[in-house]
Amino acid sequence: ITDKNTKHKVNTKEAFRKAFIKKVEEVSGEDFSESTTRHQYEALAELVMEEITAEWAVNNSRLHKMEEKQIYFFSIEFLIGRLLKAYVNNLGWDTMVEETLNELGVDYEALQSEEHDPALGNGGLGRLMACFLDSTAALGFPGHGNGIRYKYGLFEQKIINNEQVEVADIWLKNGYPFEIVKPDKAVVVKYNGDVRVEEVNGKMQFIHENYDPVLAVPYDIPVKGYRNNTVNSLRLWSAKPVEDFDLSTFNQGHFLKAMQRKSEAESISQILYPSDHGFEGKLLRLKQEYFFVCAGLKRIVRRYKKHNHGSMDGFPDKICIHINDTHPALCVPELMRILVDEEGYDWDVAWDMTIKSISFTNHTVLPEALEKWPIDMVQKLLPRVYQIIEEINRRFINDMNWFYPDQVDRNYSMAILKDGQVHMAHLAIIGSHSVNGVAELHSKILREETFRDFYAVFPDRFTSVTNGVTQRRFMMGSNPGLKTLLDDTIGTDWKKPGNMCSLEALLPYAQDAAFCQKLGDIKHANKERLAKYIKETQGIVLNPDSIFDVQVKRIHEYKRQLLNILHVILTYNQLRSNPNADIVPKTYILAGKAAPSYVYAKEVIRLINVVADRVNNDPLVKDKLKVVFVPNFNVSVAEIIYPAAEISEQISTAGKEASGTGNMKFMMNGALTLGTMDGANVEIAEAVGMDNVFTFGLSDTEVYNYNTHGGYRSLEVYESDSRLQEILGQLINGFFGESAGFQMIYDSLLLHNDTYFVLKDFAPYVDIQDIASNVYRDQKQWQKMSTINIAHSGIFSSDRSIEDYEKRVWKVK
Ligand code: DL6
Repeated sequence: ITDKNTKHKVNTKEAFRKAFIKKVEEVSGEDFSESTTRHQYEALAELVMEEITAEWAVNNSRLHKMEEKQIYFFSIEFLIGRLLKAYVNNLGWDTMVEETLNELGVDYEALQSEEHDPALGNGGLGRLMACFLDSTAALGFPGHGNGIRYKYGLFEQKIINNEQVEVADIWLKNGYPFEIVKPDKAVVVKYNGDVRVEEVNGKMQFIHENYDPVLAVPYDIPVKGYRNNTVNSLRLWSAKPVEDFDLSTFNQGHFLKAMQRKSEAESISQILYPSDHGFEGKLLRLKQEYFFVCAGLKRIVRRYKKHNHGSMDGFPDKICIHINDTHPALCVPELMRILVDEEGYDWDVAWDMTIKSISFTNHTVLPEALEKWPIDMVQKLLPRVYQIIEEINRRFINDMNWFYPDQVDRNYSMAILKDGQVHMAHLAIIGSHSVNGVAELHSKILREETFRDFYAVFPDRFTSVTNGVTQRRFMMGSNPGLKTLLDDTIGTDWKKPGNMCSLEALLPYAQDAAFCQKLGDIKHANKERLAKYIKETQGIVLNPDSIFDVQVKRIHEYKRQLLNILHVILTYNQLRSNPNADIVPKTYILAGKAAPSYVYAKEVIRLINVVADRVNNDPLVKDKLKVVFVPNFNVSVAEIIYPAAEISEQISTAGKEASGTGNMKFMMNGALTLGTMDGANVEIAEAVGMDNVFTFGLSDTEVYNYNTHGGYRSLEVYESDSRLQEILGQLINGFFGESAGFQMIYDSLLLHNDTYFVLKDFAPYVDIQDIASNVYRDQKQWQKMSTINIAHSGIFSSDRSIEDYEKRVWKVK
């Protein structure tokens, strides 16, 4: 019944029931009654894949014909999360599957938990790509991902003795049912070697020889559009040795060499670098960057030429290469290499084609995250690509000096090659027709600070596209109660891709007592679900009648989990001195991973856990205060947390968080933002009005002024606030136990003048927390604010982001 060649669809309950039972028996080799949850998961995954691959084949042939312009997202991370449920929903099978499984006595939730959540990204940047793929397909655009199939994704985080311990994430150990390997489409990537120059027919030829070849093998994952016919692809490349070594032909010496070559090649796609904001400059990472760039472009070019009678003419009219941050910036010289060396275009023509094909999104302004590779490393590893970078740089600086002869210093500051380094952001800006930030404030900072000089030269190149998240996963999928309430209240049109802004029809219901009551009940049920999860996994009992105040994201100084936990300590101190204080009971939920080498961030995790231990075990605080650190934050855990949150903590130092996307996921689930005016928080506040968010703290301009002109002394703040004196004292005086001192954190705040303005923002943060708690006492008011937030969350759908990219950058239509 699911034969892909006959295109029969499993589109009735009865057909699905039969097909499912049959498939379970096939995969288990047992009678259905004997099957395990694992068998059931594998069977459903296979049925889903059979259905999708039939449509995929049709889409791929459409793609081969190049009828439409294709978008390719080049990204070193794709944090896709579990796919089974998303496929089921996008196929429109959800009711059919849920009902049938229920009738068969199969636990659908347990079945879904069999899927290992692939952690092929660190956080926001990789998850954004996954949301964009979902929206691109939902809107029916041909858009595909191109990245790396890491053997080990981001580590699994365990908390042992209050500390983060990293464990390898072996996501492929039971196989992965949603990928199709295509060995026939493998390509060779060349590293190291020499470049020989030869004159052929009066033209210089650059011949790369003596190189180390590595095979890039593609694994394709279908990206199914929401209830439409579009199935795009996420192509992830795996590295293999070119000649897989053959035991019988090697003597001992060759054997070892062959083994070494094999492991060197495979190391390229072995592991995802676990740092999201620090640039490490490791050779292996540079190899990774070139690996997926080279392999991805090769296939795109091959396909294009096949369709275009062997010619690359017109390439930019049919292909958009969108580079997600600077990790794929080598697309610029690599495309030039293909056009000039392989296709024989003149430099200027090739340059014009390259710029027209490539667009670039920046995701950070943190200086420590801006990639700069040592010149000699690039030169050795990628000799021909480096020559091309040199030439791009030479021409760019020449042009600048010609147009702006009086600005030699500024011109040099924009160079790609300077101070012995290759500046990847400069390469990306110079080689793209579009450069964008990911929220209005972030784009403004790019224009006015980070890339000010480039903006002066290329004002038309700069644009802004505010991030978005897919409501299909982060609300409709993870919060079915809310989805149904919205359907029942305003009809179902809001669920159509690109139509989420019609949720504004909800606004009148902000005053409707019955609606608000239902909204509150749904939130309560979601809180109970999260409490159950935490009880089962951590043994901690939560009070679902307390406010659930949540901060979940990577642990980083600028995100200021420290500010949050200092405030928790304050509340604890207040309760210790007055256990009967009239405070609104509150549960603080935090989660997030720290890069393994980021010692300070790991100290913050330890502090959170030490405080949680102390607070949760103190009978004095009763049910009034709880603190939980949920280990191993990933997409699946996130899907349980967002729907249960009431306060969304977005408290980064203003000007540091490019956008944030958690803020959007919380908002569409009805949580109220408590945050600084940073990243997309600014736009959330604009959308809902200042009365419906809790904002506090320094503005980005104030932070900028302190940073450029000085004038901040954290010690002064400390000396004038007795609460801070007590709390910071507790960090180092053994209050949390003899072995639980936090000197590093203490020193950062007082000795090193508190780089992220934690102390400066402490008092306003405490005030806004108090205000939020007081509002919570008035449940009618709270639910009203929550409704207004949901009603305005449509613009934070990634459907809107993709439509903006389409209009401002790609112009597919
Ligand atoms: O744009 C997605 C996401 C933003 O929402 C976050 O604000 C930003 O911190 C994050 N950036 C990175 C930077 N990685 N690098 N390089 O993850 O991007």
